[in-house]
Amino acid sequence: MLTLYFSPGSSAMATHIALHEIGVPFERKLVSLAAGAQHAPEYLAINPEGKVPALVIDGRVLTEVAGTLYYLARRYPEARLWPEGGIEDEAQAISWMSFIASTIHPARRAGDERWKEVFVLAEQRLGGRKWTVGGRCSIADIHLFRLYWRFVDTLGPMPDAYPGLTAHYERMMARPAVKKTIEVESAIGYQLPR
Ligand SMILES: N[C@@H](CCC(=O)N[C@@H](CS)C(=O)NCC(=O)O)C(=O)O
Repeated sequence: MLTLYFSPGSSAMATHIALHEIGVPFERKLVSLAAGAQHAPEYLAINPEGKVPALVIDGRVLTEVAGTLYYLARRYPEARLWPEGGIEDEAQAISWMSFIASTIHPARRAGDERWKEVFVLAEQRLGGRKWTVGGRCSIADIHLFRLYWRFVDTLGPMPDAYPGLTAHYERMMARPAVKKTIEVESAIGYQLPR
């Protein structure tokens, strides 16, 4: 049994999208960041860091977006979310997800200028390609999309500054799994800090 602890629009959105891409049954548990539920003892017992996502797999806890995405992609290979081009493509996916988690994600709190700057780096890195790695959507694209979605949601679209990321965003927005995730999460309501 898979249980996703999430809050709408948060980092957990990436794991939520991957679960919809795969189409596996799972249970959702809302951890309202707006209500401070991430600091409640019941949630700290699951993730002592007080962050979402947490994915509970038959009672075992897995945290960190990249870890949850990797688990889902490898456990459900039929969804083809893990690059198939060999060791170098796999390393590229890890490289993207490390860059996203360690450089893009923390930039939001460093202010809008830094946030815009890291997406210039992401734009260069994407280099006009359709997908981050290889010829199809992978977990690295889901991870990238969630951060760029957050950027667009906060600062508005900037197609002139980020043409590649904008095209990638639109490609991702057209995916049924992304639509479904946004539908479920927006029905609860985004309650994110700016
Ligand atoms: N490195 C973590 C970051 C997770 C994270 O920062 N989650 C945020 C939401 S986007 C959170 O739960 N924040 C709650 C808090 O800081 O109180 C990951 O990749 O999963």
